[in-house]
Amino acid sequence: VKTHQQEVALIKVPFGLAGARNGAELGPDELITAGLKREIASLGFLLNREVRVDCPTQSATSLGRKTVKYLNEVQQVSEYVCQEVASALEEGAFPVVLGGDHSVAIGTLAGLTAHYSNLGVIWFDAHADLNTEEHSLTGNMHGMSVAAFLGHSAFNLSQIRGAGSFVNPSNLVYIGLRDLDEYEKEQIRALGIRAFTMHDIDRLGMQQVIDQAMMIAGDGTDGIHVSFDMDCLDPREAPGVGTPVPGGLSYREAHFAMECLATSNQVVSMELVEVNPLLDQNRHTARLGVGLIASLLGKSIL
Ligand code: NNH
Ligand code: MN
Ligand code: MN
Ligand code: MN
Repeated sequence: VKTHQQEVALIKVPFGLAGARNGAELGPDELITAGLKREIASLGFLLNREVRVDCPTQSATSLGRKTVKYLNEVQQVSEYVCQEVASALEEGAFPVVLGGDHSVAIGTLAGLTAHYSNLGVIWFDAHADLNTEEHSLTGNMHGMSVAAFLGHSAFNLSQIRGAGSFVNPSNLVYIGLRDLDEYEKEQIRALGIRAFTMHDIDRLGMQQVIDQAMMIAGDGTDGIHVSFDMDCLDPREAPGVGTPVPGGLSYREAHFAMECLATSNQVVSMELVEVNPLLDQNRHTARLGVGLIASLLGKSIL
């Protein structure tokens, strides 16, 4: 976290239409109830603003047989999120975006690229979210966010008012991958995107992974954005997600990653997405999410 940023802007995005199941739209309120603002305050940050983006909860038009679901809704939410992130950055605040499903990242990246011409991204996820409209097997736009900020999908940053330029794939790093579609595998190889799969984390350990990730995402960039999909965690740690995949990050691996990023002085923003209270047990996943945000903001054990 950049040390001159003493203020946090909380941007709540209760949008879940682009996910696989209902419930992600309840994520922002669940994270607040789990104590997020208390944690932020106790770390010494001022709350620059707390905004709730106005999100559609159901489609105005019937889905029919569309291959891409809720495109208009995602576009609208992306523009709102873009404006909120950009204006938080103008005031020098550190944006913390709370999803919602992972399609909210399209708006986050739109706002960030408006401010930073050369942005690095570390994408924590079981999935690559690299599908385009024609390659997606589900039509769910939470699986297309990365393609949108790289400029590969038809719906991409250039369609969002106020967005900056695409992220360079050489400054994108994945951590936690373990469930990829064929097209996504091809794309990762073809573009040479640095991907630390669960296999790589097992082999190298999180310390090596995070050191290399910071080198790649920080190389020649003016800041690193951390996009954190809660399904990167093992479902035993984080059951409350729409698309759980076995074999994910442990509690300590995830916290250790955030703790290392906190000391880097390179992280300029964070988002945490896909908390689904309907599938959670005793608010476990939301509480873990709050703890991980606190670790990224510099909370230390001692
Ligand atoms: N790859 C699948 C799709 O395109 C799954 C994406 N699901 C996610 N992504 N939860 O993080 O629909
Ligand atoms: Mn995701
Ligand atoms: Mn995911
Ligand atoms: Mn999946």
